[in-house]
Amino acid sequence: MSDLIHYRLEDGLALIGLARPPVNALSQPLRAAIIDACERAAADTRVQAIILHGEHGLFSAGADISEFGSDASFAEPDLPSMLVRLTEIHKPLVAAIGKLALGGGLELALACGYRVGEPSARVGLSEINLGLLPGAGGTQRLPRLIGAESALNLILSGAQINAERARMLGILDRIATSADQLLDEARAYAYELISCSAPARPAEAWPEPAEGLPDDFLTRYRAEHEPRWKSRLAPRLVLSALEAACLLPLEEGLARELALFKQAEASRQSKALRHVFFAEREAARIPGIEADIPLRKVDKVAVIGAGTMGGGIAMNFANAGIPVALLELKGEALDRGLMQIRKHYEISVKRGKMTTEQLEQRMDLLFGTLDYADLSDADLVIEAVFEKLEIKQQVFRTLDEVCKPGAILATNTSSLDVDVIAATVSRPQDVIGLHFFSPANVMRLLEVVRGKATAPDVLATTMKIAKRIGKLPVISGVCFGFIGNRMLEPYVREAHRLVLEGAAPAQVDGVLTDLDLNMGVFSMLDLAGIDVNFLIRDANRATTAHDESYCRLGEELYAMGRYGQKTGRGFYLYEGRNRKDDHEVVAMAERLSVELQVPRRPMDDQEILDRCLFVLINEGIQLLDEGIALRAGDIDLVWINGYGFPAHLGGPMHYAEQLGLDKVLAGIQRYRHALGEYGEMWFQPTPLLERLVAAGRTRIERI
Ligand code: 3H9
Repeated sequence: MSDLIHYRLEDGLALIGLARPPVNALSQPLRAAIIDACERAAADTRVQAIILHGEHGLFSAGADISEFGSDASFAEPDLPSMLVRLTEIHKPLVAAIGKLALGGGLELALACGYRVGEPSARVGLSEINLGLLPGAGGTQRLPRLIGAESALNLILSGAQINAERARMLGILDRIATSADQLLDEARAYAYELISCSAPARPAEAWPEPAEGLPDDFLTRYRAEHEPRWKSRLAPRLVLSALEAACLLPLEEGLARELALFKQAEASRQSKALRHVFFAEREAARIPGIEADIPLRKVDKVAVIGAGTMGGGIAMNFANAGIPVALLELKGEALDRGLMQIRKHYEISVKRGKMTTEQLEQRMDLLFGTLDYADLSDADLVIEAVFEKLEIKQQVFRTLDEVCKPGAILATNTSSLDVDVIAATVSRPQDVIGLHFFSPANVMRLLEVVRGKATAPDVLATTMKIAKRIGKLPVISGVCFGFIGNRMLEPYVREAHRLVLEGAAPAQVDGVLTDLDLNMGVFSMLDLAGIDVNFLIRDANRATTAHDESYCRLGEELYAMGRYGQKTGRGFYLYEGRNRKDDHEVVAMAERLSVELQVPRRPMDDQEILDRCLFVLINEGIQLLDEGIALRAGDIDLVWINGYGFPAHLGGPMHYAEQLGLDKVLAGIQRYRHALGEYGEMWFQPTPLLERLVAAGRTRIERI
């Protein structure tokens, strides 16, 4: 028997333990081993019931994602037919779910007649996050178990639910008293089933999954939810599969589900989302640093600055149960900061996301102080003060005096040079950049900026703690803007220039949102604040030798006090949350075009899209070449999680690979020639792109 399975025969029971660490992904060899073991148990007259469990606790995280898009994904025994076969075994099968049953893992459990989970188990059909739908019976068996509406909500959310919720919905029959007891209680359950001659599968709870729902339920559901799906394919396929579950007998429904699954698997969107899945795992690996490097201990954190950013950062640690000292210079500012944090938590309580008790527990972890001496025992200190070099340097000098040896000293700068800040302390090896995105308690992305002197264990410890507080850490080298904002610069420039050439801000934004970006450039600037953009640009002016006339429009709006949403006027007019086009802005653009001698013409949507994206892609490839970004996938993660680039396009680097690198290069060269002096200056293909195309490469990597 395969070493992927542990098979034990115990007093009328066959225990089949799945043993493919770390997550029992259902690869072809594991599928073969499971079906062999189940057939053996089915044929053995001594076996009266079968228990399937994770040999090392965790049940299964589903189909092996690395098989998708290759022959292996449906190599025999394929998961759907294997699960049909399990349902035909004439003995009760009990799934003992430890830790997780996701996707195909839950489908495996659904093919068993009975399910028991440990108290902290989580289950879900997470395929939608990969641009897929459950393809091994999930869309057919789950509605028959818990009803069409609950099944649809679970499948479309891709969420993991806890054991208690799963029991209430009817997914779990029982919850074991503890994880340690899971297997014993699964055995006891199996003996009960044997003693009462229970059928191999109980009768379906919802033989008519749509029973009780209005006839037009699915049509109405689609109309209500479709706008949020934008151009995503998978939710639409889920709905078709659910329709089949409601209308067709099981066998036909399963066939329909399989066809829909294969359509999703072959789609570009799923390919992109699978790329994102693996890019997220890859981002945690630091080339040149062993995975088992000893880490520094981080039990106490301090945040300097109780403003919006500092407060948000502190909340992340309190949420993870880590005590945080929050330092301010004045009592009033400190009180205001702490009050703001409490308000955020109160909103969560009102929304039912947290109890009052949890709120108080978190507030208890936050300790306000006006005295730097209180930071002497902090293991990690994060500075989140005003974005001005001299101020930050002063803070670091003080930290150098008060912090204990080995404390990690982090700056939350978004644009300053981490190496210059590090140079102000006697221990630059302990300094690192942590660029949180706003709102810091919500946004998942964290750019971890590795300075020239940053010690390997400081970097590794920081990556680990970032995961502990639920962030997606991506490593960046030091440069102006790091990965995200450095790429934002040419993208914003191009949008401004297009407006000077004749596009309206709403046309540029419309083209970008049609691509499913969360927001267009001008809406984004209005939200972030035209003043903020101006001040950063202004502070950096001395270091950029470029002609910046392209952003004159933004500068004039700044001078007029039109800072965006917060002043009700920016590139657009705002009435509450409603945005309106402003013909005054168009008139300003027309005047500036004449002044700057930029010829105006009607702009074609395709040109807008090409130009905004080509400069973005070009800059990303340049960052990779410079070693600022370690991998193309890291760049994709930054833009998806920090700048609203649609995950189902895989990020700007993956998108470029899908377009074809040769086409991207040809496009950049085309605009270089078509746009005169401006094109000569700004549409210069980055050498790495040229090298990749010359070498016939289709993937973006350093060569
Ligand atoms: C499906 O089931 C389709 C079916 O309906 C139909 C089929 C016909 N496959 O994330 P981690 C690896 S679609 C392959 O770092 P965590 C992962 O790459 C599938 N590999 O740990 C990593 O490898 P490495 C539906 C997988 O504790 C290692 O395991 N299932 C898979 O933070 C540890 O992972 C899902 O969508 C997989 N399915 O999180 C679940 N899962 O060490 C996807 C994990 O080499 N998985 N790996 O980098 C997850 O959500 C998280 O990985 C999980 C663990 C929560 C399980």
